[in-house]
Amino acid sequence: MGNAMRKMLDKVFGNKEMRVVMLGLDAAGKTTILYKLHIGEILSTVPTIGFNVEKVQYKNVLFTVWDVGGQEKLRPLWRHYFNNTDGLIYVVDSQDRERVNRAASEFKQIVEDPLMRHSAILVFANKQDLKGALSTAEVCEALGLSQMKGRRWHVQAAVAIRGEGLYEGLDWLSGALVNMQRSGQLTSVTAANR
Ligand code: G3D
Ligand code: MG
Repeated sequence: MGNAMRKMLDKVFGNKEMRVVMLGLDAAGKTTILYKLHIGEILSTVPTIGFNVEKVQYKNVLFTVWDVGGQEKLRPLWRHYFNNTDGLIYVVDSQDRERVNRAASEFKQIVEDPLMRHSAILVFANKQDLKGALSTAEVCEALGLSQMKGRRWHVQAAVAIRGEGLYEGLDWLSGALVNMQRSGQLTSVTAANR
């Protein structure tokens, strides 16, 4: 799995400099995903009070991960990491029906941030192995993705603990970024190369 994933990442991300931010409520499955990718050592830091950030650098791709939905006053600090984000990965615990609205309102605020306006959006509808999990269509509906204008987004069913769906999701993300660059849409990759 580790080798296969690395080969895939090499193929899909190539040599491009890329910044990917992975967010979601606590317990959505973000850290599990990072581990399952087997792409390197996860560095965990607390740059400011109560705000834990995990980072993995794999070749030219930097993944930055943290929990959203905490204290309101921490929110402005996130924006430091939003800058130059090419890909946003938003992880949803599909079985957590009680908090899906919370996940959706956090999501909305993140994607509407001006610093995120160029990023492609991959949503992992995680924990599909659990009984009563929302389907990808239901997650899509809950997050209001269809109403979003001018954005590239995709909802991928996933079972992070088994690594299922991770390849497919990242494959979509890298393809979306390549297409955006080819069609002249600005991502931070193209912006940096100008
Ligand atoms: P977070 O980093 O987003 O906060 P974690 O979430 O990766 O720490 O995952 C939270 C819990 O959900 C973990 O369980 C983890 O094993 C579990 N989990 C993650 N992905 C899946 C999945 O696809 N299916 C199931 N059934 N569980 C999943 P623990 O018990 O270790 O807290
Ligand atoms: Mg975590």
